Amino acid sequence: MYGGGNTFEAMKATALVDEDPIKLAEFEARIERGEKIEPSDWMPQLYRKQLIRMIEQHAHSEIIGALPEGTWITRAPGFKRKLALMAKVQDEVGHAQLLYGAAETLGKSREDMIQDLINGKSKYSNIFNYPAFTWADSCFISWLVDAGAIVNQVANSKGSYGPYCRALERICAEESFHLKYGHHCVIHLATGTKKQREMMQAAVNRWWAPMMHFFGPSDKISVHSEILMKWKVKMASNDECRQQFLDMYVPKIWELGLTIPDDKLMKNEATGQWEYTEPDWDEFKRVINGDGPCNKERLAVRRKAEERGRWVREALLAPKAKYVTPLA
Ligand code: BYC
Repeated sequence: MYGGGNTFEAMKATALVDEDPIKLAEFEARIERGEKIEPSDWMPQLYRKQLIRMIEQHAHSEIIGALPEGTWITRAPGFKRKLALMAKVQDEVGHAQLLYGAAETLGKSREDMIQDLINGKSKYSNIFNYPAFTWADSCFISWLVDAGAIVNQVANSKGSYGPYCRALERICAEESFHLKYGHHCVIHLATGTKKQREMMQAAVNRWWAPMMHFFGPSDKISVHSEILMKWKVKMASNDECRQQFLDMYVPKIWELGLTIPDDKLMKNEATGQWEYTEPDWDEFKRVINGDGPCNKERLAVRRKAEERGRWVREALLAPKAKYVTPLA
């Protein structure tokens, strides 16, 4: 439905039929025992393809995710905030490097991944296709988008593919600093002047729908969850992550006197589950397929960075210039 659909179902059926059944059974038994799969181990082609797809999208999300916050570095209110934001943005780009490295262990080159990003062939997180109009938007990202990312990443760091899990562990450690920084920024605005509180509330209103989309389509319509959870790449479903996020952060948002733009949002005490208005999955689909408010702008910036950096890559890859001593 979102790009995989029936094609993915067909691919899954064919891919698994083509695998050696004994090797496949051994592989699945290893996963069942909680062992890590390493790059030189045997793995089904579909596991490799799925991991490349997911890790690559994650890496792209980190690199594109640096853009909306990055535009606030020059306008951050005060020197301390500027330093902290600069360090955060730098960390996000570093996360992309760790993730590209993990995806490369599966056989796709970094150059191919970057090309697929700038040509619009690969996806990246929906949420970074929205504009950060105000400083409060940047604070929302630092606190709540990072919070959502941590929920997803802490779960998946216990997954089956060694290089991805190790990258996620390191990323989560850094994200926890981002979360504290972002929370501090939001507290400052939410407990500040009337104008600051209104600015923070407007940011929550703007970002809530993309935030609900961030965890992926509901389990009923998710394309890849079944196989990814079977092979322990995803350790929690999209809905489970969304629920955990709501459980951890809605009370904290309310505590600050902020409201959430969803009349149906409430915790059902009998089931322990949060109830909410079903997110608009058509809007989600449009945004992840290239038609969000900032998709074109984000890719244009990335394309420009690629072009401007070409001479550096070429210089680094050029064969060493021969050193000739003046006396020779
Ligand atoms: N945005 O079958 P489903 C950060 C796509 S960065 C866009 O449920 P899956 C940060 C999905 O790819 C951290 N596309 O997929 C950085 C698939 O399309 P294709 C971001 C989405 O893989 C800087 C289709 O929809 N975190 O936090 O089982 C500054 C069907 O979905 C999205 C990650 O990347 C989406 N939100 O589950 C601040 C986590 N959701 O490929 C902060 C790693 C779904 O068939 N990724 N799609 O064309 C994952 O955990 C999983 O890939 C997802 C989706 C949960 C996102």
